[in-house]
Amino acid sequence: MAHYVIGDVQGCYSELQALVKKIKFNPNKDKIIFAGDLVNRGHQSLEVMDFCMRHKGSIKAVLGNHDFYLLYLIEHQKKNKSLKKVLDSKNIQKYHSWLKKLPLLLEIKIKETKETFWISHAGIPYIWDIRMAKKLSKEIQTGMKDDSFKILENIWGDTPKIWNSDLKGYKRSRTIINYFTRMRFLGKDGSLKLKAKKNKADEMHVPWFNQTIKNLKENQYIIFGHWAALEGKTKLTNIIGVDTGCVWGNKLTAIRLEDRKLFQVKKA
Ligand SMILES: [Mn+2]
Repeated sequence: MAHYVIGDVQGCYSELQALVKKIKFNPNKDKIIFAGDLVNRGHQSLEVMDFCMRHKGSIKAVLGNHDFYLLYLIEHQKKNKSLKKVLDSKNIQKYHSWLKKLPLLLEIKIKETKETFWISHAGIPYIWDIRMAKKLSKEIQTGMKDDSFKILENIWGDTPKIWNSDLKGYKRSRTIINYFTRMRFLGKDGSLKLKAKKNKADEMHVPWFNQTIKNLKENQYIIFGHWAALEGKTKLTNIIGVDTGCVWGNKLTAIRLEDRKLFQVKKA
């Protein structure tokens, strides 16, 4: 049995198929954990969703910003060209109820190596310790169960820019979701710098993981997607990026947690 975390698929089903073959995925034994952004932009989002439905029992996933977007389109009955086939599918209810229940953060413990891996789409900001991050992921998951329509309606926007435990209501849910699914650079005070797209850090903003790394012990790891321009490179051993930009013509990546071996396929 092995655990594989796969980076942003974004509707690249042919590449997912090739990768699953490469890792010799055995749904009776192995587990796949998707790091979010299963759909959108790529042309085969429907096939990716069907893959998840087919192997539900052996698949876990965290929500990415594009998955939230799909949930928004479904619940608010909006249209989108890239997601049309998914939205028009007769299985839409199945996709919806599966996606809606996904967490923002997953914890996987590997017995053999006594290592712990946390997986979230964008990462975990240093201002939250792991306990806090787990609590906030749970808070959104519970919120989505009872109040998804309103949470999704209020999800869009870059503010509040900084986390504060006193935040309430939909500002609070939006901020938590922004940290977990859209974060790249943070200010020194832990504020989100969502507009900063360039890959170079400066005095005002640094990649989130440069600060978070100080919170991790030797046998603790964070795996994240979302930041395709990094091509997975954080220069850190314990924080590993798995979005290698397949949808942008680059690669789709899986990491096997038991030995942290990487498996990659090129965009077809
Ligand atoms: Mn993303």
